[in-house]
Amino acid sequence: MSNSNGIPCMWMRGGTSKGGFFVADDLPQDIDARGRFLLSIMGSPDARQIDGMGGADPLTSKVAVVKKSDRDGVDVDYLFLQVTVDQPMVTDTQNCGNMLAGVGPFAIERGLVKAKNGKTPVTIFMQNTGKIAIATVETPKGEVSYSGEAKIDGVPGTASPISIEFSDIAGSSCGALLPSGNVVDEIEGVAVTLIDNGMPCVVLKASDMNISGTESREELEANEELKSRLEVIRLKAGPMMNLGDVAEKTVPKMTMVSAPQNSGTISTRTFIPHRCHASIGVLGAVSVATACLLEGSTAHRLASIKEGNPKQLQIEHPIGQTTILLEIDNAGMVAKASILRTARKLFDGKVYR
Ligand code: NQM
Repeated sequence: MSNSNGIPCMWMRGGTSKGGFFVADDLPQDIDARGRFLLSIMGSPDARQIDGMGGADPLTSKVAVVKKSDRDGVDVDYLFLQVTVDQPMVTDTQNCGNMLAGVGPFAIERGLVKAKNGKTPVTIFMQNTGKIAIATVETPKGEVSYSGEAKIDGVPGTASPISIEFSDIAGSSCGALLPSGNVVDEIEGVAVTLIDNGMPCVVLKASDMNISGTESREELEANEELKSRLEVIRLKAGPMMNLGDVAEKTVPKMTMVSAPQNSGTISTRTFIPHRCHASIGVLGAVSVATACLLEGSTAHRLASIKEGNPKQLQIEHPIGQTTILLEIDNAGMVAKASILRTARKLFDGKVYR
């Protein structure tokens, strides 16, 4: 691999995130060398990422590494890498359900999956958590279609729908849906629900953190006292969630919940973990939605939950809502989660170190 010739790369928006998509074989195989390469192309560590492709925001400093899978019944393996904006850190300790939306179209475009005429289901093994997702991509005449009528909050305009279904994602990073064994724990005098239904999250009441839970992202990012209290709680939550020392990890996410403001299920503000999310992550939203259903959780009494199965939960966030469908089994457990996303191919070419 010659760096001077650049590396094939597609830049895509996946849901409400954006980043570089690579075929695994095109990247350096040594993990340290791969990390150095990705830091360099993103322009990290630099708060403005001025010398790279990153957008100076954790939501636009992301990488998807995709390869054909040799697992039975699986089309492709997807490894998500978060490139920290202002530190020399590339981590695989979290998954990303937004970048996941680009994996199906990318795999088809790169010939890793053969498109059908109409819709193409792509079965994806998520290497970060060892779990499976099935993304259904619109492929009229056997080609990926990006334009369409689907709308997701946080993205202007409309695009082709990509539905993503997850089964069996409880405990994906923490080993159990409720890794501490409790629906509620107390950390630093604050009631918390420690939950992992696809993404490790600490769910706590906004009112316990002295905020209303309806503030803007900017307002919350300027609240130094809130940020340092959240970090103290997060560092204590890490070992309780079987994540060990999380000082250098991007999990768990910190979601502060309050009563819904716009006829949704619950209102959220999420730190991921040091910047406030512009909206909410996909799997973060699945975990918070699941917490809403658990009697006794920090979210349950604030949540407005409608009858029906699958349950439709509208997770309100700073710029709209994310709708999560949860299918409940006979034992009352969440058996399946699904979500609608869209993706866009922005650029295809080579990226240079
Ligand atoms: O929770 C951001 C995002 C995410 C993660 C983050 C995600 C998810 O919005 O599935 O997608 O929480 O770091 O892309």
